[in-house]
Amino acid sequence: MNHSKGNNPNGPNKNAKQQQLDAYRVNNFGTRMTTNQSVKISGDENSLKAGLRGPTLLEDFHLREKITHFDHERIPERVVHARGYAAHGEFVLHKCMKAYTTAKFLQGVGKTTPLFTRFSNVAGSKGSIDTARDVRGFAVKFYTEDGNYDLVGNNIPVFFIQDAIKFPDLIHATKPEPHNEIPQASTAHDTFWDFVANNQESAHMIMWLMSDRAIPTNFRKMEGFGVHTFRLINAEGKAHFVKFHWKPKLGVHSLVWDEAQKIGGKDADFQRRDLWNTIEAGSYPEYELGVQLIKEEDEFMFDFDILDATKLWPEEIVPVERIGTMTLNRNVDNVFAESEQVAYHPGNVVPGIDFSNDPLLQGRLFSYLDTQLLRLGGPNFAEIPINRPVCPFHNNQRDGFSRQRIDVGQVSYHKNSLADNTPSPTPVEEGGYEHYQERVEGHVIRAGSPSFDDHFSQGRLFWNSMAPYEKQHIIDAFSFEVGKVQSKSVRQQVVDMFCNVDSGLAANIATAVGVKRPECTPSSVTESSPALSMKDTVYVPETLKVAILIGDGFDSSVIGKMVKSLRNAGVTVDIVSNTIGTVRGSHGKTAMANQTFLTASPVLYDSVLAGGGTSSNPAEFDSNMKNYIEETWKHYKPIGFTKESAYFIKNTSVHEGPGVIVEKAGSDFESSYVNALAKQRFWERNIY
Ligand code: HDE
Repeated sequence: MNHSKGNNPNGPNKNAKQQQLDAYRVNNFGTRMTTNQSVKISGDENSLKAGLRGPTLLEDFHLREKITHFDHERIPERVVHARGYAAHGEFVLHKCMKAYTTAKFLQGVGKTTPLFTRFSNVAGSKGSIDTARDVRGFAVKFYTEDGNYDLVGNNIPVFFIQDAIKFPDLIHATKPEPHNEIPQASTAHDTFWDFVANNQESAHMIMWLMSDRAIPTNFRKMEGFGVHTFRLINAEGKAHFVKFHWKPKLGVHSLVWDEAQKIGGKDADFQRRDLWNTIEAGSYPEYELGVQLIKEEDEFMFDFDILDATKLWPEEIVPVERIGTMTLNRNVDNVFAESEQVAYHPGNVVPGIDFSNDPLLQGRLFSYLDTQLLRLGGPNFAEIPINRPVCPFHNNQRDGFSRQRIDVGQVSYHKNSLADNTPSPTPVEEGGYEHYQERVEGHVIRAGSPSFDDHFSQGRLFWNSMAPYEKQHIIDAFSFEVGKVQSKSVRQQVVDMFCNVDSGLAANIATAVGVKRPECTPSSVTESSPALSMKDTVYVPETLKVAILIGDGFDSSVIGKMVKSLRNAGVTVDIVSNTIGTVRGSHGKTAMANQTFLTASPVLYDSVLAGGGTSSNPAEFDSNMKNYIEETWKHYKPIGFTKESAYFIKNTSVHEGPGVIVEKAGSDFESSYVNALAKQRFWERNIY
């Protein structure tokens, strides 16, 4: 592996988690094949038979062991978030949080904590496409010296429902419909929208789901949110309510819908490949951890209930303070052993961090432990290497399926005298976990709080905060999704519901999906929250991917200079031509094509550069070039043209203008192109 920047995770200073995992790594290279009992195997291609053409014998222990193991290779996929991808990394604290929490990994500037982060899609099965319109899971397991802390969040700061009891209903409605198991990894179907219209607390989340946030470019360019309100508690026992954020260093960027759908076919693994490749290349993804804090006594100061997971805390009202950086710097050795067997649980907290009474969070505290029992086959999953804390753990829990450790001694109960009453509890003053002593009182009641009843104000706030092109994308997404709904009644219900967010939005959807434009009472919410828009995010060229399209006879000096400038700007370059291998350029120079027009696709790049030249079949070459250029144009991405390929501008729908960079005498072609790349999309472009 070539890790060119950041900490080298394979260097001499391996962190505690890596050292622990190393003990479990097995390299089979160069070894002799054995059974699981370590008996050397003399033949692995034929089963044991009575005669060369005779029946197979039951005594073939090698055959039986091999087939039996194979038969049991699968474990149940996650009920939700089945499709995911993970990487190892570290968290470095920049701001000491001692004033707020006793959690040790949040104390002491420079404190470094190993972690394991899994990104996921929610709706699709394990083998579904990466680029579906969906919420992304963003789950981080910190291996702290106080034990494991899991921040199991999403890339959208709010949720569909307010109470965990509705989660099975939400997921049943979202997953493929049970009678025909269609559609895979998509919310564009009747039951999902029927659920939405009949559970209107989903309105705010749906606005996010229909926005560009639900089609992130990759995992490196999306935000993460803890969603729920948690508590930080300091040494004096004083609590602050807290919401957690992850802010990607490369900014928040998304695909366009047409592109996302096409990528799904061209490369179902687009986002996992991106994460794997960038880590292998040493361009480690980085995210800053942010916190929003509210004093315990200010709980009721807001026009929303801070326990309601369908509400966010606008950053303009409660600022996000950035306190540390997560760097993902090592790919897994084995996806099953690590990414599949990792067991996150929002209930995995450490002293100094506690829950709130958010009824969605409270239900999650039950669900994750419960689901792991089935998925990982019993109660000993904490012993699986990826789930082990880096500090020792001791208690009187014993036995169960696949127990790994060998607890010695005769005592497995508390209290005892035979083992000097150990393992013994740790007093709170010495680091024992203490639950926050919140005062609670009330009647036993199965009902929601009226303070959770406003379902539309924040959806409206989100809408008000969008740039015009973001609003258009939301209208387009609704038109697509609701347009796929067969039931006219459901389509009408959805349109009527979103009247409560914006009358123009509702009218546009109504027209697109062929239902009545409802009479809407205009929303009284006029505020906006600029932080909700992706418009003012970070724009840098690092890690973008360019396809340079060339054929024989291309101008080697122009392309040579461009490749150098792009690499200097941290951009990855693929040379795409008719065939893989040598392409002959001017001045006797050559370039090596690593992709062909067939193996690559314009949707897999952030930009294409038409670099000139041709092939023995110029008509075919031109048609390939046109296809790449047109598609890139349509997705608002920058396009570069060398002088000799500028004639394509006239032969395609491209117009010179924003994001179309043409080599011209006296202009600095390379830096103009790199600057355009950094901008990534030119929404002002009229593509029709
Ligand atoms: Fe989850 N969720 N969830 N969830 N969730 C699971 O746990 C559940 C919710 C989230 O990469 C499951 O191990 C309930 C909110 C992530 O392994 C399951 C409720 C948020 C992941 C489960 C919620 C999440 C899961 C499935 C409503 C954002 C993937 C397999 C009360 C804050 C973690 C598993 C990974 C996974 C239950 C709602 C995030 C079934 C009951 C809100 C990122 O236990």
